[in-house]
Amino acid sequence: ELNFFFPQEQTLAVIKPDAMEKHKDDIIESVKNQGFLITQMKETVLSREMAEEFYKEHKGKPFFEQLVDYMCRGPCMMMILSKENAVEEWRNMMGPTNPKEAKESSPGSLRARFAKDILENSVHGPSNLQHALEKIKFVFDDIGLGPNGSLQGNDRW
Ligand code: RTP
Ligand code: MG
Repeated sequence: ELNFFFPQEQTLAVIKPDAMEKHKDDIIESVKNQGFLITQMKETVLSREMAEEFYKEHKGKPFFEQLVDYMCRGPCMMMILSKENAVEEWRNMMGPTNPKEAKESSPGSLRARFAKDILENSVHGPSNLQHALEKIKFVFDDIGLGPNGSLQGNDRW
């Protein structure tokens, strides 16, 4: 039972197009230094439709169209992170949405270090475990996820 080897929580981490240009390596290094295991990683250019679906919770908000334009304008790095309490820890590591706030409240966070503004803020992380599992499934749809999000039998494992 593969679950035995991967007992830890999983979340999706995305390096957004703005940060791919200059900060990809620094972000990946920080993620590893924080003790996350990167169990899958792929570079993807989202289509418009995928970006809309990815952020469907924000449909109708004033920034939605800009957000979709931004997310599909270049490659993103998609990563599955594994660690105890991964969802919350990754959110903490990212810092607040707005880098102005991040610089004040959590200067070591990725958004304090790398985000340009409240829209182009370098990284994404799902805010709860259910969203994390949905988004992993959406982005890595060729990997089967078990009921508790454990990775199931797959040739690559
Ligand atoms: P994310 O989902 O990307 O991890 O970011 P988040 O939870 O911190 O923030 P959320 O409210 O979910 O917003 C999703 C993304 O939309 C863009 N945004 N722009 N211009 C604005 O006021 C605004 N507000 C949000 C950001 O790219 C944000 O990360
Ligand atoms: Mg969010």
